[in-house]
Amino acid sequence: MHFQKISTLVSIFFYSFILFLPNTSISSPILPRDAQTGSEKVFNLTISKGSFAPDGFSRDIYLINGQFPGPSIECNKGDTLVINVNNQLNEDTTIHSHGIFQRGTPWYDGVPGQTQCGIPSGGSFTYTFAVNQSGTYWYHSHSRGQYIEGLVGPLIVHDPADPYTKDYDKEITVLLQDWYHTDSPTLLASFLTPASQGNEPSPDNGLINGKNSYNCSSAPAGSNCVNNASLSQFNFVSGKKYRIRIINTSAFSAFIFSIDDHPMDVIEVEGMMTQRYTVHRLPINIAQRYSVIVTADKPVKSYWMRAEMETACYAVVSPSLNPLVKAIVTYNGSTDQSPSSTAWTDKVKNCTDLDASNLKPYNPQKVPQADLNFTVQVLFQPDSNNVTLGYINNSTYKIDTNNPTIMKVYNGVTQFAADQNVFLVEKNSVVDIILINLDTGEHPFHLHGHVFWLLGSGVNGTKPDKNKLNANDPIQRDTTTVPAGGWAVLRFVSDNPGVWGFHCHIEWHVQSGLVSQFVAQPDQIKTLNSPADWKALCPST
Ligand SMILES: *[C@@H]1O[C@H](CO)[C@@H](O)[C@H](O)[C@H]1NC(C)=O
Ligand SMILES: *[C@@H]1O[C@H](CO)[C@@H](O)[C@H](O)[C@H]1NC(C)=O
Ligand SMILES: *[C@@H]1O[C@H](CO)[C@@H](O)[C@H](O)[C@H]1NC(C)=O
Ligand SMILES: *[C@@H]1O[C@H](CO)[C@@H](O)[C@H](O)[C@H]1NC(C)=O
Ligand SMILES: *[C@@H]1O[C@H](CO)[C@@H](O)[C@H](O)[C@H]1NC(C)=O
Ligand SMILES: *[C@@H]1O[C@H](CO)[C@@H](O)[C@H](O)[C@H]1NC(C)=O
Ligand SMILES: *[C@@H]1O[C@H](CO)[C@@H](O)[C@H](O)[C@H]1NC(C)=O
Ligand SMILES: *[C@@H]1O[C@H](CO)[C@@H](O)[C@H](O)[C@H]1NC(C)=O
Ligand SMILES: *[C@@H]1O[C@H](CO)[C@@H](O)[C@H](O)[C@H]1NC(C)=O
Ligand SMILES: *[C@@H]1O[C@H](CO)[C@@H](O)[C@H](O)[C@H]1NC(C)=O
Ligand SMILES: *[C@@H]1O[C@H](CO)[C@@H](O)[C@H](O)[C@H]1NC(C)=O
Ligand SMILES: [Cu+2]
Repeated sequence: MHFQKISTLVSIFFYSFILFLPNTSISSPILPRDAQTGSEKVFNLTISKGSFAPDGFSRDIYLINGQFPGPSIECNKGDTLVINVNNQLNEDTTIHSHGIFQRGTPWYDGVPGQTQCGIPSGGSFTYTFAVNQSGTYWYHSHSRGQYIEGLVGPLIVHDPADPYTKDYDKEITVLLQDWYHTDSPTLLASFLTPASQGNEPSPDNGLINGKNSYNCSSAPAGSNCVNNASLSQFNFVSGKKYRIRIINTSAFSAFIFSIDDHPMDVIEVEGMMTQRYTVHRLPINIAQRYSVIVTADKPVKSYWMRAEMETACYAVVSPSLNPLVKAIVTYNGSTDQSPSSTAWTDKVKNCTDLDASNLKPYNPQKVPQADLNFTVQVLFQPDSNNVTLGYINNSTYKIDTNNPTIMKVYNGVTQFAADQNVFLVEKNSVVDIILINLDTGEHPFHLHGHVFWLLGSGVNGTKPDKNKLNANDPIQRDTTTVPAGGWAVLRFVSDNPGVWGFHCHIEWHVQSGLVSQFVAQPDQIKTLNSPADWKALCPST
């Protein structure tokens, strides 16, 4: 929930002195785009905690193979991904591959309480699944607050038959995220008290590919903080074209992404290829992804890449937050030390998605009629202890860590407790979700295991009108923002037996119960042969 703004944002300040360090790389892509498909791609992820200073401020964060952000997991459409997770933490963890369908492998969706028990401290677990889709995805822990503190990385599925393959020379991944200087358990504990009134903790900074600088004079006394930490740098070569995959892995903050002087052509929305649509400033909400094509046809110098945090949608803004997160794009041969470029000035509507009516699918869509619909109300209100919680149809989700929903299905359970917020879809069907947002804040909702057609959405003061929905050429995605006081109608084909989370992706809201789940074709789930090592994660069931 997002109340009135308590403190206004401080003036945007620039660091005039930038250290040039080696190129930022989210570890190296593993494969050429045209590599052979149909093979098995193995990744080892060792998860630990350690001191790290992404923006110069040192703190304990989650590391994957000693890195932050985690390594880029890449494969081709048609491959099988094998992700070996070795948990070196003192707590459970899980890995969710965001946007991947997990068709036939619902137990590998990585959601504690819904699709698995946690991987215990010191334990290992392997997620093995076929990937029959392509596009820009990410992976992250789905366990309590861990992804806020570093347990994230990109997941990219190349498609040798991608219609735009010939339209660019090179790919660049840009991971955007908000960043906190206080650990999540501390922030969560204070968020879930009456005093917070549901106002989410304000980030202290934002990062592009895990980097930014911070003015340490705002850090608490005694902090280990170094000024002028290096920014991410991206190299352009004159005349080349780049496909930039932008992934918003925020816990809370949305961004407006741009590169000074360089227009961007949107070509992909969460795995769906679109017709080219030129933008200068691209709004991207938590968990959303876009690909854009950018041409390096400007004078040889350096330019700012900007990710502006949309503080207009925060309840509280930390006075020391610099909402303008920057990285540097440098043309090969450029001699300037620091960019002097100026920002695009196009107006972008606050706190909403890129207008979907401007995005057209690359391939025509045949959208089927719906068989079923669920109206889902989103609300925040104080509970009996005066703690503001999230409600789906007036029910706060309570995680059942030791007995996840899919395990219950295997054990013959057909009735689920009210606080499980289960929506049952018995048969193969086409389902509409009519999301009604009664809250004063916007919520980026994510459906696991599927993409949905976005048939329409509206702002405060409007209501969904069956006759005005776009079932003609809507885009498909897996995360969409339902505007404050507004609505959204999503349609998906429920033909993937499993337990699929449907929740707001603001991690603070997940923790305050704004979570539901679709149990799709329980009879079919029971016919799928689940692996023994997966069952063994739940000794008490
Ligand atoms: C993953 O770890 C296994 C066992 O330690 C090792 O044999 C294998 O080479 C590793 N694979 C990769 C891709 O790092
Ligand atoms: C992969 O997806 C395509 C549609 O994109 C579908 O026609 C095909 O049957 C799928 N293959 C498998 C093995 O699921
Ligand atoms: C609930 O908490 C808020 C914020 O602390 C306070 O203003 C309000 O009086 C409390 N209401 C009740 C019923 O305790
Ligand atoms: C850092 O913050 C302090 C205190 O607000 C301010 O005086 C100083 O000018 C800032 N430094 C830079 C480089 O912005
Ligand atoms: C960064 O370095 C420059 C040059 O040394 C200095 O003027 C500036 O104050 C530093 N920024 C901060 C935030 O300390
Ligand atoms: C990332 O998502 C957050 C949360 O919705 C949003 O505030 C931010 O603007 C998004 N970033 C971008 C680049 O859109
Ligand atoms: C949008 O953001 C700008 C800059 O933060 C602010 O001035 C404006 O009032 C905001 N508009 C809305 C509708 O929140
Ligand atoms: C960068 O420029 C140098 C000098 O002009 C040239 O030798 C080099 O090949 C260029 N690098 C790339 C990647 O084009
Ligand atoms: C939802 O389903 C009911 C019952 O099948 C139907 O009467 C109603 O028109 C549907 N509503 C929408 C908005 O599709
Ligand atoms: C949620 O509440 C609305 C309004 O009372 C109701 O129409 C709808 O059926 C409920 N949804 C579910 C999935 O129970
Ligand atoms: C939930 O409760 C609110 C009042 O607290 C009410 O306005 C709303 O209709 C209820 N929704 C459902 C689905 O019961
Ligand atoms: Cu939310």
